[in-house]
Formats: sequence, structure tokens, C-alpha cells
Amino acid sequence: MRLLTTAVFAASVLAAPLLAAAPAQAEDPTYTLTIKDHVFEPSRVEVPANQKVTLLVKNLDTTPEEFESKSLRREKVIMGRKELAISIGPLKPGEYTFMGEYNADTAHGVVVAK
Ligand SMILES: [Cu+2]
Repeated sequence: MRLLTTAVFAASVLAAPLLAAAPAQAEDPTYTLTIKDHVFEPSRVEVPANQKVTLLVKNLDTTPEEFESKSLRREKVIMGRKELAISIGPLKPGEYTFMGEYNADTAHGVVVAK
């Protein structure tokens, strides 16, 4: 029970900055990606350049995946059957590759900013 209380407390503390960031993020255009069988769908995501956008990554697999992109400077773990909003940009026009680091053979994609 004590562990549970601690976990709930920790979760609420961790959630606080996310809630604070929510209003600004809600205004950003959101693009949804899924991970299924360790493949991103879609694998090519076109987004507007020069403005912040949100990638909503839904992991339909039961295993965790790590969304990793050096060019986007993001490295985020999405647990199995969970989703995560990842804020990116503003991006200059161009192509920004990403991958699922836990399944680098199959999980690849690119964000194209126009
Ligand atoms: Cu990594």
C-alpha cells in the first residue's frame, strides 16, 4: 500500500509539467503515428516548416519502443500499448529521419518539413 501511494504521488508530480505544457501543445498541429509489428505507420510524415508540431506516437505493440532521432534531437521511450506526444520544431525545410532504436532493422521513418 505504501508503495502504491508513493507511486501515485510520483506520477502526479511527474504529470504536473506535462499539464502545464498542455495549452501551448494543444494549439500545435498534431500528426499521429502508430507502431505496429515494430514498423512506423506512416513512415513518412509531412509537417509544416517553421512551426512547432506534435507527433502523437501510438505504440500498438506490447513491447516498448524508443523513438529516436538525432536530427530532431529527440529520444523518447513509448511503453507497450501506450502513446506519447512528442513536440518537435520549429523545423527548417528538409528531411529528418527517425527510428525505433529497439527495433532498428524494421522501425524507420522520416519527417519532411515543407
Ligand atoms: Cu536511444
